[in-house]
Amino acid sequence: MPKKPAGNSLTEFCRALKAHDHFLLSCHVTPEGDAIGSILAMDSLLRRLGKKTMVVAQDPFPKRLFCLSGKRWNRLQDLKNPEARHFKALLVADCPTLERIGKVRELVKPGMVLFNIDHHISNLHFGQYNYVRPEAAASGEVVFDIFKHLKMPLNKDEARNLYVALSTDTGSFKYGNTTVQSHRMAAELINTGIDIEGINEQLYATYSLNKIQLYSRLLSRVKTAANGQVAWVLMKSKDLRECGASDEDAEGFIDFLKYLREVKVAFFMSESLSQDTVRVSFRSKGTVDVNKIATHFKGGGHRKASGCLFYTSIEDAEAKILGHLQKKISYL
Ligand SMILES: [Mn+2]
Repeated sequence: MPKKPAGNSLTEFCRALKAHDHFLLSCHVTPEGDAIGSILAMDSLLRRLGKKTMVVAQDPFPKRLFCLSGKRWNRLQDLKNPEARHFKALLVADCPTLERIGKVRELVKPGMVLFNIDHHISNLHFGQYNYVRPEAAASGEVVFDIFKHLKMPLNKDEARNLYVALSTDTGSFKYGNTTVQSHRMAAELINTGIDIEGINEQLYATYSLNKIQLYSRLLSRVKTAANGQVAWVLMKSKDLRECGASDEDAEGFIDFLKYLREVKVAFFMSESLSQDTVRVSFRSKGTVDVNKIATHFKGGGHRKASGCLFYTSIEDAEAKILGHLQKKISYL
């Protein structure tokens, strides 16, 4: 693998931010709490610094994040404003590679300055300026560093965005990536007066009946191998259709697979509506590095959570993954 260029110090990164005036901001496709919270907090920070900004993403603002404001969220396809094509800088958060922003890449022009904020160990430092901290639990923690360095006290909106970023990427402060620093950061965010009970209820305890019915169907179909150390579920596009559920409703389902006592690797496969691509999420409980598994299939992520995409039928993708697991993970 080619050696990636070194990242920037926080001081260098912040100096470069201050030196530019017009920023497009974007994050990965199928954005979740960390990507969205990080981008919205950076958008607010840059505007407070007097910069002109615009948030552009390939995919819509997820309904389940209704505790955050999607007002500033623009979808690339809805962008009437030709102004977006004249921005001189693009700030990307929570993306190990630039490919992850999907179609927003069409706004990247020669000479554009790329700012890259992330916490993925696999980050390729694709920007002119890269502030990447793999030990941070969330990109939101990295954004929090920038607020601190610039001595910008957080307002409630920014705190809410960063709380959602941190809480979702640490599984409500339960995952092994949660550090003393994550808790200190949470304490400061709570100090701004945000409604923690309300946010948590909206994030984790507000299900539609359709979602419950989808979960019941998926739970009845859990497959296991290697004495229960591997567990997985296939979700067909018709499951969503028949339950009146959306892709978003299936997010988080993979946690149930992790709750199985013996499980070491869990994966969740979801077929696209057109049935020609399959999205796979991996989770590890214990020592298996699922970033390596996803990387083998040209995806990526973290040691304990990763994902990849297949351009085949869901059954083919399943066979490929099981074949790979059998070869690579000797103790399964
Ligand atoms: Mn993240």
